[in-house]
Amino acid sequence: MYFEKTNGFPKDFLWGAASAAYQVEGAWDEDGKGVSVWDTFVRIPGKTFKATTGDKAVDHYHRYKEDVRLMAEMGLKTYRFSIAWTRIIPDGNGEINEKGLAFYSNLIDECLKYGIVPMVTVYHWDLPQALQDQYGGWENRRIVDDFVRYAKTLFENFGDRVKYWIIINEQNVFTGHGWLMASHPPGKAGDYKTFYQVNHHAFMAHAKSVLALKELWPDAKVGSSFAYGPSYAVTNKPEDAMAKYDYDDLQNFYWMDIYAYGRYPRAAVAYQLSRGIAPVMEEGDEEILKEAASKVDFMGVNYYQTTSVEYNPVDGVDGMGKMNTTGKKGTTEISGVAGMYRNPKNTNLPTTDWDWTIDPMGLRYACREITSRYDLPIVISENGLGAFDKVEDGQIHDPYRIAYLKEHVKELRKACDDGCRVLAYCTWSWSDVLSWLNGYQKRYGFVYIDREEDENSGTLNRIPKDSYYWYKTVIASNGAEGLDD
Ligand code: BGP
Repeated sequence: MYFEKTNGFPKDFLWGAASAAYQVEGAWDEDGKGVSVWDTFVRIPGKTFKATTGDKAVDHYHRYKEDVRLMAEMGLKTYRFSIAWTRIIPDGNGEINEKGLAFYSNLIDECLKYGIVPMVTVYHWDLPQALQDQYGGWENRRIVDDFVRYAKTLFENFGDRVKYWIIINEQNVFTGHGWLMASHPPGKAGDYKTFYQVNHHAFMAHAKSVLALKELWPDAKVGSSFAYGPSYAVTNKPEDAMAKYDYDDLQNFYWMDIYAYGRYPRAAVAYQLSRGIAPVMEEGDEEILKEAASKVDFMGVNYYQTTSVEYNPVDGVDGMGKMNTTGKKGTTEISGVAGMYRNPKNTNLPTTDWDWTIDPMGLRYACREITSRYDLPIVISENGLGAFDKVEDGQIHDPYRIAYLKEHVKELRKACDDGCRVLAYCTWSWSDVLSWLNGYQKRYGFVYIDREEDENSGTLNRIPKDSYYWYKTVIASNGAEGLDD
């Protein structure tokens, strides 16, 4: 759409930034915390960049007061963070750990003290290892009840103060990496049958948690966050257009349709049945998924990039190509599903050093698609640029990050003008964090953390980057300033 002038951002727009427990907290074995599957996975040789771990991460566990103070000084409206299941219930389904509850209760209070809205992610991938050992974690339907008990514990303890809840972060990513690519726990490759089964369990955990939350706190706002990469057909050949449809049904709508409608896309189910990889569902599941969908308040979107799609012949590439985890441009390999689609590089757009396509308009496109298909409000729960940063005379000049965020915010404003109901924009990430597979050199934050891959490196001191001051201006003016070229 074209509008002569913008209406700007809504009045109580939540300008935010995000983090995740494993990537920032550290203190991996303190105060009764149990071991998570990530604590185990990072210790397998070759799994992470230079064997980096979140043992210490950026020490948010001990420095959260300093971090929240810096957020307040910036004027941040919301802080999205996740809770580590293993701090609350160390073995996943046994005793509650009071010290874990106390940590998050204090963090929430610290945010509220400065008027920062806490936006809490229940699950950002750090499953208790004990559940993996007891019954195979997400592969077993028993996970659903254990998950809901954990989620309810959070709702009961924090629901009086937390009004924004994201149940699951990027279910598509952790299951894809975990069961198709072997790059996240439990490290399995090409197991589509289990992949879809695991996803069904996660959908049920999401749905039952939504219902449990609404029963306790009807006024709470809830959704899950999907890693949404809108797709573009490479040409106007009908087979590329159809490949795009296949891609969307299997890679995008498969998740968002459940969150918003409580049903799987029919073409995806037809495909699964033809291959014998459809998930086993229990009686009543469909009703629960639908009921939860009717109570979801927003679609959570983690937006980083769009994907190009073209037809892939039956003898074409099949599987996920190698990822770039080193920051050496051009080392990503093409992925595809034989007989359906493949995802070549978009030659019209620049990329980051990790080969992620930079496409600000894709963010507007994502909002438009969600608005047209689901008519739901939207929380952008992640968006940001992973880059190498350099300290010069104690300062970090990151004009590339400012440029990236500025263009995305401008497109988001257009999405608002288009009628999309965008409630929040959280950048990834608040401070530099551990990037799961890319170590500490891939930096995303507004706040620089003095540390590198080596656990003993750096002071862990916090230094606001230029982008910190830029975002401060944007927030103070509710997006009226800081966006001009
Ligand atoms: C999302 C995750 C985040 C974060 C981000 C950046 O997939 O939800 O936890 O890590 O991507 O990804 P990466 O660290 O791989 O660059």
